[in-house]
Amino acid sequence: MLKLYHANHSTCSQKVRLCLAEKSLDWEGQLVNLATNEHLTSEYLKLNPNGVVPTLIHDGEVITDSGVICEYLEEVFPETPMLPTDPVERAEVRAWVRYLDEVPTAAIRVPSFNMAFLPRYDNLDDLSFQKQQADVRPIRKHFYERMGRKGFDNVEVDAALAQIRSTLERMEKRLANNTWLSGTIFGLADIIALPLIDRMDDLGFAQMWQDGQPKVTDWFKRAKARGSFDTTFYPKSRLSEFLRLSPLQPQDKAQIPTR
Ligand SMILES: N[C@@H](CCC(=O)N[C@@H](CS)C(=O)NCC(=O)O)C(=O)O
Repeated sequence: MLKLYHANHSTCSQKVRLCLAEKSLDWEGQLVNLATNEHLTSEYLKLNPNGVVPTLIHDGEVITDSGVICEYLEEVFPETPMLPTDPVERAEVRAWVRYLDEVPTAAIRVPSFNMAFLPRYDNLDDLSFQKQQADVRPIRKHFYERMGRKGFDNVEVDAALAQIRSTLERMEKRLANNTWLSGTIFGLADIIALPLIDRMDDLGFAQMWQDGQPKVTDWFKRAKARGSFDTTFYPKSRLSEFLRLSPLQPQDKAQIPTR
């Protein structure tokens, strides 16, 4: 039995849903409402002490972290492999997964929060934001502090976009000699990258690759044509489908009184 605690729009949840779909595995979903901080209740924190989604339960065992969950699924359900067979090629794909987790996954949170989630904090003053939104998060307190209730400043936005640009450049190079980021098969590196590119597309940034990265453009088109795509990105799983997106321009932080 596979049970996934997830959120429809969460890119990390989408990574696992993609992996489950590619492997044609049956699973039961338990939606976690991130807007009401359901992921920070003591009950959920017992499963995932980081207070983030997704979390997988398999035969009573708890597996956390989207990349780890995908690798776990690969080990336990090796049919329809998501990693190449050659050890060096496997290492290459794993290195891609680490890179995608460390660089663009973190970077994409900046435009996502600035454009979609800030209205959640409209009714909070600085002190309530600190107490109710920052202090309560086991691994994201400092991220929320940096963001503040008015959003990331220009420096943070520019840095995030630069990281996404360099990810796209790396992808373009990799795809010059490989059908997929994972080599000849659509695998873990593609699974981890796809929700990130889809999020950027949803936020209106497709021009970033459509202008100069034909291989990435084609990869995205081919990935979207796979059966796993619609299973993963079902209706209302994109931010633009249920939130009114704001322009990326960050608010002027100078107007926020200091605590
Ligand atoms: N490294 C973790 C990160 C998980 C993560 O950051 N999940 C986000 C949604 S994509 C979350 O739960 N955020 C909760 C929050 O911001 O408090 C993974 O890949 O599973």
